[in-house]
Amino acid sequence: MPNELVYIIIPTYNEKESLPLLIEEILSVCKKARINEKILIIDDNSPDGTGEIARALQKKYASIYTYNRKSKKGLGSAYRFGFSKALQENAAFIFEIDADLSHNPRSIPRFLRAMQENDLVLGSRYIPHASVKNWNTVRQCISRAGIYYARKVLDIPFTDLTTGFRCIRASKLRTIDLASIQTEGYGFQIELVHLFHQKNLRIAEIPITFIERRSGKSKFSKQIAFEAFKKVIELRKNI
Ligand SMILES: Nc1nc2c(ncn2[C@@H]2O[C@H](COP(=O)(O)OP(=O)(O)OP(=O)(O)O)[C@@H](O)[C@H]2O)c(=O)[nH]1
Ligand SMILES: [Mg+2]
Repeated sequence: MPNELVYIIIPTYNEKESLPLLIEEILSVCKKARINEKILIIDDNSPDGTGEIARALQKKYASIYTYNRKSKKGLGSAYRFGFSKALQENAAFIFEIDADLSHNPRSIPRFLRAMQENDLVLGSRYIPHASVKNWNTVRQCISRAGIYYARKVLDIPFTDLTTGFRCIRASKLRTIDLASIQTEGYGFQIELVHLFHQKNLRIAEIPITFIERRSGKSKFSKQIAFEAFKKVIELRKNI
């Protein structure tokens, strides 16, 4: 797939330390694997100046674009915006990746190989050969319990419904009404998998090594968890 456009979306909020390192790593991986990449950084006017760093990276590298929003609007709306940009620009594959170095860009070629036979590939923390590093037990339990609940209620046979490292086939994303997704946090990630599953699209999981952020702060909150909890019930009602 040498000429197909691979669109990599990175939502950022206060990620000034990790963003430049992540970008260097993504560019190096794409160069080595001959991937035709476009990277879109969506920053919500981060108080720590991540937006300025993103703009400097855009000046330095031809494949980087930035979009700055005036205030913190949430992960879901950042991805909705990024998806519509990627579709407008005729991307073939769209990546979601966190900016906090939890996801290793070296896995990108592995995702693309798996995409040859799938429409959505999830980077799973919970299948054999995957691992989670530096997460405390409470955080792991919340993640696993939340996913278990969503799997059972929505009857989805995958282990990591909330992963933020995933690759999506653009032509299939086009068939989904993005405006209908209203959630902002983990609920957004669950809902996207649910919509692909409902349409009988091909979904696969590949193992990833997830490393908890070393710098910056998590945006995980009780509200985000509660939003996802409520959303799962709502989705169930509409099956
Ligand atoms: N643009 C934008 N990006 C966001 C927002 N909230 C989170 N992000 C970014 O989304 C990604 C995931 O957020 P994290 O805070 O790492 O959330 P998490 O990975 O679920 O939580 P941790 O495991 O504790 O790091 C990171 O790149 C964040 O900077 C937001 O409101 N707007
Ligand atoms: Mg994170």
